[in-house]
Amino acid sequence: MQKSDKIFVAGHRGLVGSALIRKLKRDGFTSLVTRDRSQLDLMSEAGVDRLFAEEKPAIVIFAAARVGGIKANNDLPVEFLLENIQVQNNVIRAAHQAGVRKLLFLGSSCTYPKYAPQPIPEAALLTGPLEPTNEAYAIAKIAGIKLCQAYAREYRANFISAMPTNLYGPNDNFDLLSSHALPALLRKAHEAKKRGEREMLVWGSGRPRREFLHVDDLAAACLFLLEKYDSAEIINVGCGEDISIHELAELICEIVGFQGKLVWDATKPDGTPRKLLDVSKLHGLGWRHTIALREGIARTYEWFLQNAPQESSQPQ
Ligand code: GFB
Repeated sequence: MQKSDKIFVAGHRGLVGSALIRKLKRDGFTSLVTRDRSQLDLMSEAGVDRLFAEEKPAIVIFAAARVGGIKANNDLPVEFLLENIQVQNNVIRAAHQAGVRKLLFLGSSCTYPKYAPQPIPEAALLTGPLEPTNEAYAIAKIAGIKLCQAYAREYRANFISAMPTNLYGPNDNFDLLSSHALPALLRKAHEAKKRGEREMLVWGSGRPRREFLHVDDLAAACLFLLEKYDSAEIINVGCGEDISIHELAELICEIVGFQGKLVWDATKPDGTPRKLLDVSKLHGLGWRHTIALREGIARTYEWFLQNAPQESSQPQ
């Protein structure tokens, strides 16, 4: 890639897109194309076509998605399925039509079967039933991967797909009902400490295990793959280590300084029992993460304190 290459980051305001912009700027890329939601609705096929005709980007990074934690995924399957498929179809099709040189599609570790072998190899895709709480999102992401692979096979397009594990970092969603576990627990611990509470409510049993990658590491991996990876075969992006939700909650409480007791809400779903990616393919290419979980959470907590949303009055 040349530093002057025109790069369109779809979804640049989100957790992943904003990390990509930070990284691209830091690395000296000078021609970044972005559009706010007010300027372009990616659901509009004509609007997306217009953007590609006007800007003619050389590279596209697809980080635009309707995302959410276990509850949002479970409650809104129509929105997760429809919006994600429509937006990714618009962008991937228009990218091909406009002659984009390379496209990176971001999938998700939830595309793998609920009971995939652990750590999960790329070959596990489509080998078994999905986790019901995020089936809609996973099906949409699988459709995106398959569309990129179809463009690669039929038109020799250099459209690649990376499968990130659970992500966290600055610009995450800290809304207690729709967020993922890590930002929700950070906020809950912070608010419980501030209010001098003795207990903090955590969803589920605490037994599920998840792998967490700081989004700045993901952004670095994306640039690495854009430079070095030209295969339509999917590639996992993770840190190679997982932790139980119980351990995560304890670690977050320690970092935030909340010393109360954890109380488990068994009415909330656990989701997939374990989600740890096999990252040997990525390691084999020479990329490794650099931000340890404790350090990443501490940095995210700092960001949260600077940018804290209003105190929560929502049910937990
Ligand atoms: O991060 P999370 O919402 O999503 O939940 P998934 C992970 C685990 O943390 C579940 C528990 O077992 C939750 O029950 N948990 C504990 C909490 N306390 C909380 C809390 O306060 N909030 C939340 N949200 N969880 C998502 C998928 O699955 O992972 C998406 O639904 C996407 O599609 C994303 O793939 C990466 O890891 O279970």
